[in-house]
Amino acid sequence: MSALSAIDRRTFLALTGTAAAAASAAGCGRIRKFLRGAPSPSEQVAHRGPTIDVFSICDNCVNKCGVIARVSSGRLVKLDPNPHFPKSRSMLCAKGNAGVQTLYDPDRLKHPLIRVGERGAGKWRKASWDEALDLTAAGLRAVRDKYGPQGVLFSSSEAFQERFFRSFGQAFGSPNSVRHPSMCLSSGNIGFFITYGTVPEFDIEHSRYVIASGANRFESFITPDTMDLAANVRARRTKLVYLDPRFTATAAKADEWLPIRPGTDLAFYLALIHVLIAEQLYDHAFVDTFTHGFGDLATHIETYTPEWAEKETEIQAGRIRAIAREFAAHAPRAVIYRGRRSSWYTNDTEMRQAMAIANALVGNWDTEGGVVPNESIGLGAPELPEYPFPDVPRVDAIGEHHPLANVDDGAYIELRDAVMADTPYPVRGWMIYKQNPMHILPDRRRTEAMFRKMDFVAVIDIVPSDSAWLADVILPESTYLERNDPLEEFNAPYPFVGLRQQVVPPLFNTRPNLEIMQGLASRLGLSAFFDFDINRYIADQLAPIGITRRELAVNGVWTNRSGRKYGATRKPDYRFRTPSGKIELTNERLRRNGYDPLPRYQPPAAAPAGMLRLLPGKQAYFTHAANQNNAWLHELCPENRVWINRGSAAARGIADGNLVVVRSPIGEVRLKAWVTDRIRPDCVHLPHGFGQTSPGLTRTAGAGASDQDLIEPRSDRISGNAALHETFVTVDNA
Ligand SMILES: Nc1nc2c(c(=O)[nH]1)N[C@H]1C(S)=C(S)[C@@H](COP(=O)(O)OP(=O)(O)OC[C@H]3O[C@@H](n4cnc5c(=O)[nH]c(N)nc54)[C@H](O)[C@@H]3O)O[C@H]1N2
Ligand SMILES: Nc1nc2c(c(=O)[nH]1)N[C@H]1C(S)=C(S)[C@@H](COP(=O)(O)OP(=O)(O)OC[C@H]3O[C@@H](n4cnc5c(=O)[nH]c(N)nc54)[C@H](O)[C@@H]3O)O[C@H]1N2
Ligand code: SF4
Ligand SMILES: [Mo]
Repeated sequence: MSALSAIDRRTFLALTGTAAAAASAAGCGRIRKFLRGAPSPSEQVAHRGPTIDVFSICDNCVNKCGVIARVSSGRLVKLDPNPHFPKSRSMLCAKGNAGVQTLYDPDRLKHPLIRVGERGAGKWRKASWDEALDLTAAGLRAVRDKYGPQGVLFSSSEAFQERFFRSFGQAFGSPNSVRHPSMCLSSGNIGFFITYGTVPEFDIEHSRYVIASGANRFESFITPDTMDLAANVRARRTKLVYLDPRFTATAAKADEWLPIRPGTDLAFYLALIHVLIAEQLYDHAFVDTFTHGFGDLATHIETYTPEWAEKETEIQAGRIRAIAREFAAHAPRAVIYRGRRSSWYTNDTEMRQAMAIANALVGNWDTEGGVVPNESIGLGAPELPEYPFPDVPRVDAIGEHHPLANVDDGAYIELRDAVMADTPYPVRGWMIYKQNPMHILPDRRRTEAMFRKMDFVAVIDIVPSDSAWLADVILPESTYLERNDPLEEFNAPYPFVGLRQQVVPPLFNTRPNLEIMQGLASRLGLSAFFDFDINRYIADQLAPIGITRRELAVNGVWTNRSGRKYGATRKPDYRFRTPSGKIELTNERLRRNGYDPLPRYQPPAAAPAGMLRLLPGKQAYFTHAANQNNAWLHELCPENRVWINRGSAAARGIADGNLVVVRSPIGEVRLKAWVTDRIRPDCVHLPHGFGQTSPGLTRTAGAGASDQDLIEPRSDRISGNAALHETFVTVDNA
């Protein structure tokens, strides 16, 4: 593919004849029965008489959208969006609707399980909670006695009850926690934080010009951005410029799709900055008053011309110039949208820093339609004793290797290496909450080896995931529809408080995480850290804002606001939380920590002959590897296929639907090919989350293939975030 110009979407669709292909069905196995007249999910459940409506919050992905649960005779019959919920309003995606099947899934974990055979052999016995908690407490105690509290690793992903898991780990005294950000968004957070002293939001609702790199908002949902962008693009209020080597659903809706050469977005943004400065398109008054280091940036950027960037990105220099001019012309109602998952390449923090700098130059900070600071309402919390301070360093030495990273989140890939090498000390216990390490991390064999190295593993989940399958004890949590959770404070589009409340009582012998933690704490002498129940916790949260839970339950939302507020930080004497007190175009935090203060381009690794770059990504119907087994979602898309460009496929004799073998330096998988023009010829795309193996997941076990069998474990230099796009593969007929 030589210097590709921007391709207008209609021209592209006409050229390739794919206009009829439903964007969201891309790469799925068979055409969906659902579209061929099978009853829709809402028709499958009978509404018997009037329903009781319970306002609550979806938990099928990170977004936590508002729902109204319709309950009839004690049975959940339907989930609808809660229009009062500012973050999601009248939107509930396919996964959110399919939450009914999360509750009624026969594959759910129904009671505690204790392993009886070899680890991973799948021989379990049903246990009482007392037995399971006794065994878990004994397992943790044994590791602590032998290796110290640092011998236990606490790993978890975001959830309203994750706080109780984390405080249990802290009370236990281990410095070793690891969370999903280092497999997800930490480099993006750092790139913006070091520039602004805060991790901002994007006012997509009021933006009239949006540039997005691989932020696949119309398949990988982030509310309210997905809805605001969709509404604005549909109404032709906003121009969307989308960069992605792949023609995603977002590319299909964009005004301009730029099929950028993978790994070169930094060159695009450096050239964009070059044009803003060379053509004097930046906001001079804003730069003078609010930023630091413009002079060094201007010198640094001189050689990064659009002509130079064209060779790297394969986007024509003229297009880069035009986009820079349009971006500046629409400012301040124009944003370079950072996206969420920034676990891409080994230079990701610098790439996101360049995005942050380009935004700052056009003065879109803290204005309508621009990049806006986060705000909070400030909920209360019960007073707790102080946690013991661990007197040993973390096993991943994150403070030394990645001084700008968030210590508690850890650096997962490097942490796994340290655990495997027993350096600087052994870690032999592993507590896992709402996380699926077998699918979160590249190189499943190595993750499985880490499980097998452990003396003791406990997993808290709602289904028998591939990770739960490797545990010694599985502690089943009640699903989000069966629990009362702590209140959550949201900050987009403006600060509000949301309530997740029980919709139906637990169907099986499961417990909310707080009670699981309390059960363990009482066995390990740590009860002082959990001296409350959920009702008391919520009451303490509500105390500072002076409303009652009953008032909050009326529509599940509380806020004292009706819209975003702008400009509080646009005061000349405002000090940003950066070393200079200004927005840093030349970065002093980076300099102080021994890094280059300005983003410097390094080209991506060249593909070895005959190899293609592997790009992972998400599908609209699924969250990570969490719900491919959901009955309704499984029916929509029963397996994944590897996307390969028509020309690349022809060169290898691969026809659409052929079984192919995809090989990388660390492994190989077999699955069907989807031959398409919707991806560049130099890369392939494997939708994430399939290739699950747990026999307990009866629908999805064995379907499709996992990208984690192929991706080489690499990390971003500055943040320690995973670099999931640095692997090359071969594809051949099987
Ligand atoms: N190759 C590749 N790797 C990736 C990604 C990729 O695209 N490709 N994406 C990355 C990203 S962006 C992220 S955020 C991570 C996500 O990776 P994870 O954090 O592991 O994924 P989640 O979907 O949040 O949740 C995982 C587990 O939570 C369980 N669960 C769901 N609800 C509940 C509940 O109420 N209680 C409990 N206890 N458990 C529950 C699910 O059954 C599932 O086993 O993966 C990262 N890894
Ligand atoms: N339906 C659904 N929605 C979700 C999730 C989910 O699992 N399912 N997960 C949630 C979570 S935790 C997250 S972090 C977000 C993630 O949402 P996104 O940040 O949008 O992440 P991905 O879906 O992984 O998509 C990454 C995109 O980057 C493209 N890409 C790859 N390499 C390059 C490159 O070099 N340059 C450019 N410009 N593009 C590239 C890929 O083709 C892919 O389309 O989604 C959230 N929303
Ligand atoms: S985006 Fe979908 S799955 Fe995620 S919280 Fe919202 S409704 Fe639930
Ligand atoms: Mo994520």
